[in-house]
Amino acid sequence: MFKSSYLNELMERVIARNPHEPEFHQAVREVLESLEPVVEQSPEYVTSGVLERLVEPERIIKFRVPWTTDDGKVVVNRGFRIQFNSAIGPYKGGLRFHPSVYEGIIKFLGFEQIFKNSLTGLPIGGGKGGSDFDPKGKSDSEVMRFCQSYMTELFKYVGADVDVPAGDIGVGAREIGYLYGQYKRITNLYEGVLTGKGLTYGGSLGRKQATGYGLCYFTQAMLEAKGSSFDGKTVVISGSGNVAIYACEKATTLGAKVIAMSDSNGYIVDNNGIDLDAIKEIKEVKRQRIKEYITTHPTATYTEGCSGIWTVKCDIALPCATQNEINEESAKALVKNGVSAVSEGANMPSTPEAIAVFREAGVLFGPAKAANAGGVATSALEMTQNSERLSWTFEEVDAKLHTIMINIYNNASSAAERYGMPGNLVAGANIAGFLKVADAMLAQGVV
Ligand code: NDP
Ligand code: 2IT
Repeated sequence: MFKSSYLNELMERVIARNPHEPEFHQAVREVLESLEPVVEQSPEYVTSGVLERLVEPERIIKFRVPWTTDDGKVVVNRGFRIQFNSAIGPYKGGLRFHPSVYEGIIKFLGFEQIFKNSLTGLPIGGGKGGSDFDPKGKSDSEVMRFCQSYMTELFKYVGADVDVPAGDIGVGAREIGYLYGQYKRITNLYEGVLTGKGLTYGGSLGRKQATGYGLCYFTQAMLEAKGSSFDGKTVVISGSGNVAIYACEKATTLGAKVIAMSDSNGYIVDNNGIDLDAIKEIKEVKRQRIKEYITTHPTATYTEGCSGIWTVKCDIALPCATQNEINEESAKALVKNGVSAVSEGANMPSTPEAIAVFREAGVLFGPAKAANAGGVATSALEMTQNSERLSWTFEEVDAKLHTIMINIYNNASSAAERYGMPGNLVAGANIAGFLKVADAMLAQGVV
């Protein structure tokens, strides 16, 4: 329940208009809660309908994706692209290929992306897409045929100045390559329509590392503000995909010891510190399961099931797998074991109940929109390099990413203070992200 009857009615309308989409409701509710003091002080956001317009996507594209398996069977998946908000730039956001994808997941991710992209300080609007296709266990040719079919429909709606997709769960360098090849073939355009591209055809150095590195830069800024750092800390990271791997790499460089990682089947604990080369070989090269790790690291342990990872004692937890992976019970286990900071690499990995547990326990909490914005920020840097037809060095990109993450921390932190909620980075990130988009919407009239 909100104090404001206007916000209560708006939330009810969102639920009624988007039934059976709990993840989207969760994402909207959290943002509206943060905005309560803002709309109190600035009623023009209500009278101009900015909030009503923000919670309704500008465009939803939904399409059939037929493709053929290696043994000749026809399979039909569903494709989505939600172009949520273009007030401050072309739609920008990843594509997720995972069997759990449906319209509500893409809507929640697209909605979050609006505020995240605004926080980067770069001119990018919010969008997201994907499919219920599962790349796991498929051959490269099957993945290629799927991607070609997906792009054969999507190309009508995207473009370097229109909408620029990228990776997310299940979409990495391989998928981006196939999608790009098909876009170029159909349109005859060599343009930056996707980010996360390979380095030989317009990709940016540092994009692969950006979300994980950025997460650590953000977390470092949050720790430093409390006189702490990664140095000497133990870290638990869920997931073992793109975000998790490069969060592990940077946390280790900053002096921490990462002792646990996971995939959707289970988790490994290695008290000697995770051997990241072994993880990269298993996940990036061989596309195997994380339990393979213990065959070459006999002192490490493997446990089936994902949620148990949050019972591993650590100083810092970095959830980098998926939404709602930390519930109230997991949050309590982390707090009981003395966690001092939780910072979100995944999108919305903590349930509202979990966030409340962290807040009550005084745990430093870095919300996803702010903490994982380094990936999309570096995608925007890739777009800039594509536009100017130049490539920057890794060091240039990494330095810009570092500065962006520190700015995001400072902006979220000062917005929280300005609205009377010092230290509440959830509220601060939502407010700071909102204000820029809302002011652009006000200036552009009712569109
Ligand atoms: P990847 O596909 O590279 O890796 C995903 C990892 O999370 C895998 O280890 C996967 O395990 C695990 N995982 C996925 N779904 C589930 C699930 N339902 N339950 C348990 N584990 C699961 O994806 P990314 O690393 O790119 O994305 C991870 C998270 O980070 C997502 O929330 C994404 O939205 C977010 N993110 C990604 C960005 C990027 O630049 N890539 C930017 C900002 C946020 P398994 O292999 O077993 O499926
Ligand atoms: O959630 C995200 O920010 C991403 N998956 C990255 C999006 C992008 O356009 O790089």
